Amino acid sequence: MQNWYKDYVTKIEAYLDGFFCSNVTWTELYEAMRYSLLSGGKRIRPVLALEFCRVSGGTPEQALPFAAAVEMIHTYSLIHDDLPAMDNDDLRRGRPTTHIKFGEGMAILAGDALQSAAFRAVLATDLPEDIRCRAGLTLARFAGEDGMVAGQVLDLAGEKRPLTAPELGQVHLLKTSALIQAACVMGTLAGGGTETQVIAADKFARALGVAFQIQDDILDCIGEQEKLGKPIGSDAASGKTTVVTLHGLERAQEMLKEQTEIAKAVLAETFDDTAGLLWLADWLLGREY
Ligand code: GRG
Repeated sequence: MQNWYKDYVTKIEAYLDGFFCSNVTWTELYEAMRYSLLSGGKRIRPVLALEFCRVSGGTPEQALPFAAAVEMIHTYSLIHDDLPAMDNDDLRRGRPTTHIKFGEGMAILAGDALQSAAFRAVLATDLPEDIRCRAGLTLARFAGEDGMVAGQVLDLAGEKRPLTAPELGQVHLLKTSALIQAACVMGTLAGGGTETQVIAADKFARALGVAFQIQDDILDCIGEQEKLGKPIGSDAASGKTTVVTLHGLERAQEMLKEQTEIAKAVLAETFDDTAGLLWLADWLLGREY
């Protein structure tokens, strides 16, 4: 991992830590929120937000509230996704999932509170009002009923019947690309990027998100549990349609490379100084966790 990425992660984690300082009234809720929010993870989405802010002309720090907001939404989605009513997973990032540690009720509430806090983070920054407003709308659109949540609805449908290739493509765009799009677009907005740059950030993230999900499907098939921090083979066990079940491992690996190249090509046309983002796209292609 490159040093700039590690520096960004340090900044993001310090910001998240400071956002939820100890609360004497709702101690257990705070503990549950902090347990999941500050338990590691790659922090890809907030890192992308900071780097898109930088390549759009801002300082990475300018995008911290937006980056943190996206990570809060991501964390809430993981907490809820792990619940018995959804994927029913006991392990995430090598630790017991939030509902195992705090109980189902508290896990649901921690997710709910993280979602509200995300919009507080966006609205309470000192960036200009039009940027805050547009960033909030961007986050709502990509996270909500026409974005990530819709992806989860289609994903649940896929537990009852096989999905077609177009349906699976739709799941990837909604469940995975959408939040990555939010991160890249919001980072660009924080940096004062042009409309052309906002559109390019969105296009890059769409393809990168698809690549990211294809690698996720591949890792569920051939990854190592110790590195992933969660059980492997869960897709096959639940009979879920994935890129690997639909197209085979070899084709899935080709598709991963194709989507990564599409993402990288978008950058060259619109941004300067994209070495970090290009490295990141390649790093994700080979990730093992
Ligand atoms: C429950 C509303 C709701 C939505 C759930 C995001 C999601 C939708 C479910 C999580 C499970 C999953 C496989 C989602 C696809 C996106 C993805 C690969 C998430 C894992 O993201 P990473 O690898 O996680 O960035 P870390 O642990 O690094 O933060």
